[in-house]
Amino acid sequence: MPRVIRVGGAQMGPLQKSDSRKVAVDRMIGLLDQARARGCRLVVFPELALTTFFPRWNMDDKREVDGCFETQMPNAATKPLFDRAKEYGIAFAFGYAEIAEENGERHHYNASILVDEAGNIIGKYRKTHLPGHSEFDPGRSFQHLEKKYFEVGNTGFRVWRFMDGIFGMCICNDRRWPETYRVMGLQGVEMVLLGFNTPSANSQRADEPRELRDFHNDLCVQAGAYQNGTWVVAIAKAGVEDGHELLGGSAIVHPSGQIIARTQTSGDELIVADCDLDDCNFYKETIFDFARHRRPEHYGLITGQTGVVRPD
Ligand code: CDT
Repeated sequence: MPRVIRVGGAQMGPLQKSDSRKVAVDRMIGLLDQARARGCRLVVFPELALTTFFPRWNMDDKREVDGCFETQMPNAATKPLFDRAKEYGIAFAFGYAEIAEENGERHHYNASILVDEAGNIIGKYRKTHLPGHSEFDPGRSFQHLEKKYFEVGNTGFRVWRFMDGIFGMCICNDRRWPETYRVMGLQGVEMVLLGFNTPSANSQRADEPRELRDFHNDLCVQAGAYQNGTWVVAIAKAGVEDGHELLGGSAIVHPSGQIIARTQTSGDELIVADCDLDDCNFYKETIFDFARHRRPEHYGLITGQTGVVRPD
């Protein structure tokens, strides 16, 4: 039995700081409507889909910061999205800023969830590789304060059996780290769902060409797909948010590493691909048959040490 899933990559255009959750959710529902018309069974939305990419703002007022987060999911603002998806029988994934109550304490995470066709949240991932910095940095042309607003996620890279396949999630900067894909690869992942918000300029290197940033985006997701024999669905929030441009270039990547669907705009745009999960098998059973070819006895440094230790 072929395991083909028609997947929609729902790139979102910019959200301004002044935009309400309703603005975001209405646009997500618009994309979901398109996905239904095109026969999608699973739709992937970006990282922090409900707000502007707020880590570019240096905020000290706790209430202002917490106003960017969700304390419940679904909540009043997102329920219409859950309801519409359930009505259509479409599964979906999206990212948001989460306040979680754990052991009587409030924790702030950059999270994403996987929701099945019946509207149940079946998976949650909290971002591991938080980029940027934790305090205002006057040396940058704009801020990237993820380390100020979020704690390192405590979920690790899990996978979920779902729709006759094995699915995983990661978020934005995670896609640049080979460990992200390999940990999921070792659990047999067949499709990685990921959202991103990537500035089109480097705040610490003004002359870095936009083409290079696009190239690095593709390089990471294509290598992650190929080296683990998995589909990767990498979906952006794009366009100019409050004067700051984000990359588009959302893509659906085949286990061969080839991009088979790609957005053309920096606005709300749906890309669609029929993804056969069995296309993973050839790679997993030949060049990347981990059981036959991996040599973990030589990989100890990867988990035993964090930074570089050079020889004397
Ligand atoms: N959202 C996110 O993780 N963005 C990062 C920007 C890194 S530059 C500080 C990314 O890897 O695309």
